[in-house]
Amino acid sequence: MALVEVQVPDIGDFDEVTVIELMVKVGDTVKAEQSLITVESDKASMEIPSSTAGIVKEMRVALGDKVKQGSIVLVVEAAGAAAAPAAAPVAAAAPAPVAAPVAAAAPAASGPLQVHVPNIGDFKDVVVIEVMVKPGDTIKVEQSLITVESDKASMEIPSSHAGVLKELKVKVGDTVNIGDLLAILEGTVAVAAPVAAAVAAAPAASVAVASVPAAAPATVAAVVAAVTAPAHTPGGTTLGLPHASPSVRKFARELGVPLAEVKGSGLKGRITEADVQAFTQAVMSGAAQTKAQAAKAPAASGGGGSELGLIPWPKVDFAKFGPIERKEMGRIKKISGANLLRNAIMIPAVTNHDDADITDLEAFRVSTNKENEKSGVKVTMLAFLIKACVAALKKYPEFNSSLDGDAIVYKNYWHIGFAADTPNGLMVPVIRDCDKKGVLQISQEMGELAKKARDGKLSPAEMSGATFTISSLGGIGGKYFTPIINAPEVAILGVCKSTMEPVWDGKQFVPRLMLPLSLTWDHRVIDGAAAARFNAFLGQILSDFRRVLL
Ligand code: CAO
Repeated sequence: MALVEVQVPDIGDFDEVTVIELMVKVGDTVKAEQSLITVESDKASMEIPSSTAGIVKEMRVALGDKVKQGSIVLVVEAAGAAAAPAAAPVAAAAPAPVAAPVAAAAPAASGPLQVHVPNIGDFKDVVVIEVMVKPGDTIKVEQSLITVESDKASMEIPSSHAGVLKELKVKVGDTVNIGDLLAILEGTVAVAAPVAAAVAAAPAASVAVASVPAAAPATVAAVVAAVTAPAHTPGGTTLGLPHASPSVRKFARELGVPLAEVKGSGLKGRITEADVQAFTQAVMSGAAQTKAQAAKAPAASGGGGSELGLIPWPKVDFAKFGPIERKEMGRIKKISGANLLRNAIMIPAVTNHDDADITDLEAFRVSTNKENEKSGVKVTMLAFLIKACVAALKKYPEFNSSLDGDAIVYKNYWHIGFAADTPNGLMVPVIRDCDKKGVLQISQEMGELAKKARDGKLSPAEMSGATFTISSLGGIGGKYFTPIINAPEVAILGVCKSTMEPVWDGKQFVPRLMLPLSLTWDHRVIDGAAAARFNAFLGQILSDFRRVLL
């Protein structure tokens, strides 16, 4: 096997950048395009991917090193054919320099000041994923107000003015575009040159960067804040925010980790993804508590067990009883494990089991697939189930809701997640707007998403926003199981393998193909009668699919 030197690809106009994070070590197996290191200039940070799959034999850079295009990052013993060189896509996505410091052209102004979304390049309809300020806050010029996210990038939107925040015009979940009004400030303040102008000076590519490598269409997943402009302040926080890149902040947000409580191990205190993972593990194992947990914990918990008052996890030296092999869990397993544990503990969940007669539906599916043989799209039972569930969710909307404090949020969209078994662990891709799609389209999207999941290429956007999830073990076997609700959803349907069974039709036993259904629901929102009705309705639809039209 050949030794390959992996180099820093074309990183645009950046001359020398500093290595701020090492994401792999000698002995690690890396995939082509897996991020190896994070580098940072004073305007942006970006992850440098591997051009080759293989085993890391030698690291040629250390934290704090300065590197530039062509610098050797590490040496890999290549596992097979090298990936296409990274340079081309990187060049396309490479940030261009942000315009001259915003404050330089600052005139003065007073009275109400409007802050608009600046030029964010080619991005349209970006979603507000974080609001960093609140009315009454004193805002500095260029202070980040919100974080927005498209399917390719996350970026912080800075304030073009300084002053006291009087009114925020957006909230989390809103969609915004260039020029939209974000906030109204008040005060006699120095005003920056419009940020829009500053940003406009940088081509769209300066923000066309992916926040999560797995989702990155470009080879380099450059995270960050070229738009936000302020250079990173090593060792401190950026404008009061913990010192971490947007991708790390987003990762922490997804896990519900309070970033301000995470200690950064990166260069000069920078918080890395590994720090967030370690924090999550420490909290989940009871070795640490978040401030919020500590505030809520009963005084009598004594600190030895968890706040649930459980006895400690048994510590056993397994090697005493026989040979063992210890393997660290992969990242996805760790993250999904933490989520599953929270959902299993925090949701008062109940499971109703039922059977649906799918004899006619399966015959229809088989004949449809025969007719469509040439189209290449295989219609799956799961696609019919998704359609049937949408009908049931519309009839029983509490199953398509979420809890928000004391309120129930009913969603008027039907995005269905489906559990996919992958070599890396369980993933839940989401098919959007299933009410508007036919079974063929759902089957096709499901096939594509399942493949992406198995290849580890699902983007966070493709795994978010589900209103209800289906977990099908139908292709594998079993009769019933108790799926765990995927919070903040309030219900999940588990499906097992259909079998031919004798069913009494009033006069005789007839052979019918029966599909076992297991519906788990959150008892805070749903009650047993509703769950029984939901399953019964689902059964009716599956036994006569024409009902889906009613
Ligand atoms: N009863 C009987 N047979 C079924 C069935 C059911 N309920 N569902 C699927 N099958 C059959 C299919 O018809 C197919 O048979 P053919 O190849 O002869 O046509 C075979 O099983 C394989 O189906 P599949 O698994 O490829 O397709 P799917 O649409 O059923 O599932 C996917 C797709 C992605 C959900 C599946 O591959 C998967 O990952 N399942 C596991 C999900 C999981 O792990 N859930 C547990 C979560 S809790 O840990």
